[in-house]
Amino acid sequence: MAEEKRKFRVEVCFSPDEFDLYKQEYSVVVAIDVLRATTAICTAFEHGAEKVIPVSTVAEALVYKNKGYMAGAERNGKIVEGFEFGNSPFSYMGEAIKGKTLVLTTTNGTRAINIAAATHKVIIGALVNLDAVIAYLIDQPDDVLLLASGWQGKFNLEDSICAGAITEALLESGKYMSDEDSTIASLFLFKEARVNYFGFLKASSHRRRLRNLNLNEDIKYCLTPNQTRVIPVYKDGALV
Ligand code: 3SL
Repeated sequence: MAEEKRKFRVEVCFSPDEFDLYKQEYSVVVAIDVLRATTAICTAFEHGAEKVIPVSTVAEALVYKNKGYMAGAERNGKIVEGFEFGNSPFSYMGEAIKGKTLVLTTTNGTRAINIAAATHKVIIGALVNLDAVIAYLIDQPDDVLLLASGWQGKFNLEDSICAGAITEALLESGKYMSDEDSTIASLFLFKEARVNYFGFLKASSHRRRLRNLNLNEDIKYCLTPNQTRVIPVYKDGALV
């Protein structure tokens, strides 16, 4: 009798601060920071960047900057003083990016990437590369944790919605199962938000934060799915 194949597991972790509660059970982590870190990273690769080194502190980014790297630093939505770039995807487009190794530190996204990369295989997910991430996960043979970057350790809506979108497609593929309430909640949120992410997120704390900084165009770009097929993967200290 043919052996029945086991289903892989996909679950959602709402914040890097909860990662320790989940990490033992998964091999692959998808780090998600829709507004804006993982969107900016995908954009840089779409425009020909060779590597992105995600660092957790401004001090580390400054060391790279002083060595001549193109370095971006964002805190609380703003470009950190002394840096030319922050976290806007529009800063990571065009000829200047081609072939470059970039360095990036952001409030939550690069922190989430580094926490997960210390122990796990990490790939980068956002709405801009949604279908590519789904196709990649359907074709790979491991249990998957979708890690939302959140905001300073707390839950956020946009990363959870993106995680819900990935989860729905993986469950529909028939290759995955899920069990956690965080995953069910992400699915509910995605189903409510899918017709109009921009409208649904109108009241979200980070959308308000970015809107107050006049970053509405960034928000629109970050919430527009499937602008690229790139899937950055963490390898030896950098995303490639
Ligand atoms: O938290 C992060 O990593 C950033 O993406 C936040 S912001 O969108 O640049 O404000």
